[in-house]
Amino acid sequence: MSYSNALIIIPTYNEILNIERMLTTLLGLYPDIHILIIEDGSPDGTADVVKKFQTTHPNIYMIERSGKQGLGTAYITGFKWALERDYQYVLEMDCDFSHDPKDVARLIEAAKTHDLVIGSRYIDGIRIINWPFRRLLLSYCASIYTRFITGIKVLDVTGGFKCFKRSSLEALNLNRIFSNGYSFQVELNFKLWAMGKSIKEVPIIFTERRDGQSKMSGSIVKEAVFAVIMLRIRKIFNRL
Ligand SMILES: Nc1nc2c(ncn2[C@@H]2O[C@H](COP(=O)(O)OP(=O)(O)O)[C@@H](O)[C@H]2O)c(=O)[nH]1
Ligand SMILES: [Mg+2]
Repeated sequence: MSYSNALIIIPTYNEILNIERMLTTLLGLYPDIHILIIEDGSPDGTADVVKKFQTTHPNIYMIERSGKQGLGTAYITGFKWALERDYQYVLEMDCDFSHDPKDVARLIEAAKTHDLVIGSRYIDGIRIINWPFRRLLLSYCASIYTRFITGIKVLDVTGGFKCFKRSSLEALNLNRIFSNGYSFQVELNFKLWAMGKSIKEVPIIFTERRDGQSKMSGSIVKEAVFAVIMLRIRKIFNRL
């Protein structure tokens, strides 16, 4: 199976303990897939590892930004880069092995018949390994809260393992995306859902990172609470 029409975007910040294994694993499973690393000037030298791979793998790309600028802007940069080229499938994926590289194939397969595919921790049960109960509760409540306020029918609204069909990214006005943290995922889902795009949740097992540190913070959570309300209000006034 050829994957040369698919691009995996991976934002990285201090992933020196994961990046080499991640690139090796992905290239082992999908030798011709394209990978774009959005690297925010990690002080730990993540970029050097990517550069080393680039000397032997022309299908690995990297955009280096100066300093940590958040996941949302990283993905927007990646989406724009993808749309300037002719990828048909564009994926979001973390570098920390929370997302199983083997699931990439399932996400792309489902995207053949859907506009957006979400690797879902919450469809048909709850599948999260090694999260403290507090974090699971926060994530699950965020999902209930978002569904309650916005009416969206997606169970895993904050999940960050997804596959967009090219036409979905084209339909979004990428310059109008206003959130950057967890609500970034909610905003993309909600906007596509409001346009009537078909969204499919594919069950995945999410495993908390073993190596390196999470960049999750309280301010990201606060941003999300307000962003969801903003989305609802903007929809009412037809200003999405
Ligand atoms: N480029 C970039 N990548 C980031 C930033 N924050 C997190 N990441 C990356 O985004 C992915 C998910 O981040 P992580 O800290 O694991 O978040 P968590 O899984 O929600 O705890 C990882 O690949 C991180 O390296 C950022 O500000 N910029
Ligand atoms: Mg993580």
